[in-house]
Amino acid sequence: MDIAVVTLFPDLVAPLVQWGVVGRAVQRGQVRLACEDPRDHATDAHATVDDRPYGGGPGMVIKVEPYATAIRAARARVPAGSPVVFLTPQGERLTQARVRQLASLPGLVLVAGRYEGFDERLVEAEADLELSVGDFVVSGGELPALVVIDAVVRLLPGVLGDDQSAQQDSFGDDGLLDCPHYTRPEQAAGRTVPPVLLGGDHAAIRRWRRKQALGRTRLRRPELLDGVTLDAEDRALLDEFLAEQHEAPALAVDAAGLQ
Ligand code: 9D3
Repeated sequence: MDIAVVTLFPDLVAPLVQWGVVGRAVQRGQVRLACEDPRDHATDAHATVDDRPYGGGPGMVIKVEPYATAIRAARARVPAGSPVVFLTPQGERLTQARVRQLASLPGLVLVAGRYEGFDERLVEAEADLELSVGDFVVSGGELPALVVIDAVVRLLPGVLGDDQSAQQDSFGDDGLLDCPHYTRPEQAAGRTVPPVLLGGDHAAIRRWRRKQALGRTRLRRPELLDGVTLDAEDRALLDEFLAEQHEAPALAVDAAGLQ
């Protein structure tokens, strides 16, 4: 896959993609990554990329021309049919379904902004898709672009090891939150490991994990269950889980006041 990132901070993007899963994919040639800096495409002496908003108000707005030229250069780096994706707070919320769709494409142009945002005409003329990574504010589109890159690249064939790909196939992708995990020692932090995990009854372990995943999803993210079809065993496991629930004490962080 070819990915081109249009950013005023290429130095912020480049080092992060040298590490971990994405770094290895780039090293192996499974992914090619390039940055295009709109400042290099500005035509005036000061290499201006932003200006004051029409209508007044605080902050600066990203000008059309330097980004439009940088996007054209970025398009030339990726195969035809690669969408131009703007990272904006107004975009569609990124989901794993969207990540899967993007991972099926030959390439991507990711456009990251700064300041108050883009001149809307740039978005109208150039964007095939606008994505947000969630309902919180970060200072620019670079970290969101890195989130998209990481999420997409780890789905590309051959990027994760066989082990992790198999995991993804068997229970990475069922729309539920994960079950709890434990490793050695058997006693840690004054707590023990759920006994079922210490025995060799693999059917019982599978049922316990499914029950925990269903239960935690219901308690923490009930809306996720709307997108999942539960069979009779699932419903029984969830009922069992809920019947075993006792009043949970408030989390200390919430008692301290989370606005
Ligand atoms: C006061 C209005 N703000 C909009 C919510 C101004 C503003 C804040 C942050 C304008 C741009 C930005 C920079 N953020 C992004 O470029 C961004 C973003 C985000 O802040 N949250 C979640 N996803 C994304 S994708 C790009």
